[in-house]
Amino acid sequence: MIDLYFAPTGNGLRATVALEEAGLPYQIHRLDLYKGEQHSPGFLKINPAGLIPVIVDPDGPGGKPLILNQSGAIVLYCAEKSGRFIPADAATRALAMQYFVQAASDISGASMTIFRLEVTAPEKSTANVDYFKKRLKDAFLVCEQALQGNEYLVGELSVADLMLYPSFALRRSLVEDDEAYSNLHRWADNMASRPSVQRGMAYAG
Ligand SMILES: N[C@@H](CCC(=O)N[C@@H](CS)C(=O)NCC(=O)O)C(=O)O
Repeated sequence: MIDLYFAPTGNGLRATVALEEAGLPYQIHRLDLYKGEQHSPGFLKINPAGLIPVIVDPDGPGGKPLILNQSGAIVLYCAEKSGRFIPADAATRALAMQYFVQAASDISGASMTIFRLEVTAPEKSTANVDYFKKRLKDAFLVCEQALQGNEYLVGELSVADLMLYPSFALRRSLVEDDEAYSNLHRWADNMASRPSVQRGMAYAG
């Protein structure tokens, strides 16, 4: 049984969605980030960076325990462990990694910056928030184009979709009712209809 150290953020939900889609048994340990539980000595032993998500797999590679943080590493680990979501075709796999890294870097970066500027930064600035919202919407437009005529980002369900979906779902209101993002909305509705995604996202509340 995998232990998941979790809070209901985009990064945390990437882990629950990936674990559910991969069909790997896990139990959740919730941390209250507002109470600073990520800085407790017990948790810092598991992740010295004091960040969720983290998984502890007692049955890691070679049968040895594995402690793993970074949402992207967790998504890839679940995919590899289940033997799914990593395209067999080399070109398709390369493109899946491109969209995976875009979600991990450009999209997560802009989304996290919006959160920091709106909630935790000492000085508030509407202009800076708007700037990062525009950057995030531009990154979503790249996905929109990839989804033109495609059910999933690279045609088949891959780690790229598992990485993008929780981030998009939490920021969907930015592009709600916007026709320019119609492929992305269709894709998100399709993702949201998957029972495994529903189970993973149910931890959002
Ligand atoms: N790049 C990391 C980011 C992890 C991260 O920033 N986690 C946030 C929640 S989404 C966190 O634990 N924040 C607690 C803090 O900043 O004290 C990932 O993808 O997992």
